Amino acid sequence: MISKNMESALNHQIELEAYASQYYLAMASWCDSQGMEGAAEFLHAQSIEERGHMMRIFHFLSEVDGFAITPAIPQPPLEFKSIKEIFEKVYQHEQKVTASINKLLAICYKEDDYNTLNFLQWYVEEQREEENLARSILDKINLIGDGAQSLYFIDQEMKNILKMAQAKEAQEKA
Ligand code: OFO
Repeated sequence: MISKNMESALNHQIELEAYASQYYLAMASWCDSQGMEGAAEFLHAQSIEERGHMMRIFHFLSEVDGFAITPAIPQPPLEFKSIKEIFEKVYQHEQKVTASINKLLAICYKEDDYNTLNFLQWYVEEQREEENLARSILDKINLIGDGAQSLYFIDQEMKNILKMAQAKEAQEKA
C-alpha cells in the first residue's frame, strides 16, 4: 500500500521521465537533420532509456497497489542552435530530474516509506551517472569547440561514448 501523496509524487516523476524521453527524441531528430549521426544515435538511446525509467515507476506503482497515470506530454522544442546547446539542455534536465528524485526521497523519510525509498535507490545511482555523463560530454565539446570544423570530431566522440556506455551496461547486466 502506498500513500496518496507518494502516489501522486511518483506520477509526477513519470511525467518528468516521459518528457525527458520525448525531449531527447526531438534532440536526436535535430542531430539527424544536421548530419550528426553519432549524436543522434546517442540521444535515441537516451530517449529509450528514459522511457524505461518511466516504465519502472509504472510497474512499481501497480505492485504497491497504486495507480500509474499515463501522462500528457507537452511538445518539446524541435529546433536547437548547436550541439553544445543540446548538451547544456540535457545537463539542465538531468539536474532537474535529480532534484525531483531528492524530493521523492524526502517524502519517503517523512512518511517512513522504506519500500519506496529502497525502490528509488536505483534512480539515485542512475542520476549520478547521467549527470556525470552529460557534464563530461559538455567538457569535451568545450575542449574540441563546436565550430563547423569540430562537428565531425564531436560526432565521432559521441559514437565512442555510446559504445562505452553500452558495454558498461552489458557488463552490469551479466
Ligand atoms: Fe530518467 O534519468 Fe535522466 O532524466
